[in-house]
Amino acid sequence: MKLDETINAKPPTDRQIASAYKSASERFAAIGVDAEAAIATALATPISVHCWQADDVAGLEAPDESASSGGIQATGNYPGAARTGDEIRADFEQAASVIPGSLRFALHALYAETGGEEVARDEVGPEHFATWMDWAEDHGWGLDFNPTLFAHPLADDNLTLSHHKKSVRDFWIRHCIASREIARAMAKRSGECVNNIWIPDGVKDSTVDRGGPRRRLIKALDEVLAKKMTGVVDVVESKLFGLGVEDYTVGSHEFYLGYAISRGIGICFDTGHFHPTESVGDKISAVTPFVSKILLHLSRGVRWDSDHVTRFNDEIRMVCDEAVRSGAMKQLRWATDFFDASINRLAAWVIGLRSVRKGLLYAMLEPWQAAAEAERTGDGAAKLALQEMRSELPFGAVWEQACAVSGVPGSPNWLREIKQYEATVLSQR
Ligand code: RNT
Ligand code: ZN
Repeated sequence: MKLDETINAKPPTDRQIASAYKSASERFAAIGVDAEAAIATALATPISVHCWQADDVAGLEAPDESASSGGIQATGNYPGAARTGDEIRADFEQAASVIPGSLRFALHALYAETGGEEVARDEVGPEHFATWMDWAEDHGWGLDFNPTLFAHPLADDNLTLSHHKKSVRDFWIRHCIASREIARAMAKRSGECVNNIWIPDGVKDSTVDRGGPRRRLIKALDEVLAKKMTGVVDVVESKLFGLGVEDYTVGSHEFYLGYAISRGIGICFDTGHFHPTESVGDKISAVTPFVSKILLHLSRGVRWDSDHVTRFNDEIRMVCDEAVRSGAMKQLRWATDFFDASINRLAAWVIGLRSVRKGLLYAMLEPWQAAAEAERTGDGAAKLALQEMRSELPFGAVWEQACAVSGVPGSPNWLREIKQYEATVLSQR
């Protein structure tokens, strides 16, 4: 079958979905799994969608500061990137209409809307996010926030909160405090706002002073976090390396883990920020006894790039499985973080978000207690057999039911809707 015919293939009827689901749920019930409950929990888990996929992390600042920088880079020039806040909002509404389940929306400080006026990063306030807040509230989406410590002349040397110059450090400290105020205003609307601090700070080659920047970063973060802010969940995001800062990252995993534990704040694990054989899934039960909140930045690392579109792959399945099995769900906050400028950006959002939601559902359908018993009792073969069984169960039928109950099309029919939006809206940009 040709591509066009496949995309336009006749979708299953409601009756077909319902009857496939009925027999699937019986299969799951036979092994002690309640598919109905799995669907409900998977759909109710909020996933915070990153705004920056819409415009390749360009932002809305006036005048436009340098593109991304800071060791991150969106590659590709697929037409149709959003150019204004209104376009980002319209694009997200369209994407969200084919993403099942509860969503939030994550903004970066460089998405401030200042009406064309130049507002320095250390002077941004909740008023510059009023349109975002009203819009999100209208749709029932809570907002999360990120200070932006890149794409700025004072970050050109890839040093911000750890800079040796006090004036530069102080500028970024003021920016981070201003960002927490914005996060507090967002939390007021929806009860909670995760404020994630990621900084690009690092050194390209053969670093000599590894301690100095870290000592400065500790002091800077202490100043940023000095004031208690109701509803704000503060988290810090580590990274292995970035483009141009290959040798040394000030905010490494060990550094932030120690910082978060000692200060009683949360931590962010980005699935693209670790050595390729390390697993974020494994870190969940290792860290939740010591850190109250973990923000998960779900992404997909490919060689040097940490930000390919999230897929339903081993890493995502492991993170979701561990979230369920470890009983740490309440401590976790789910978010996406990728930017692909080489494909339809709405489709990137949809594929990434649907993949995370699938991971959650897949994890909630696992008869993991039986597998754990096999592990305890030394029955390794049974454990493997049960894990293999997962791929033989009718997961797809339960997923299609989850899409149906949340009123969104299955695959590949959602792609038709996105392609139509591309033809009528994105192609006009
Ligand atoms: C960068 C971090 C960070 C950014 C966003 C734009 O490597 O992952 O989270 O992707 O803040
Ligand atoms: Zn990230």
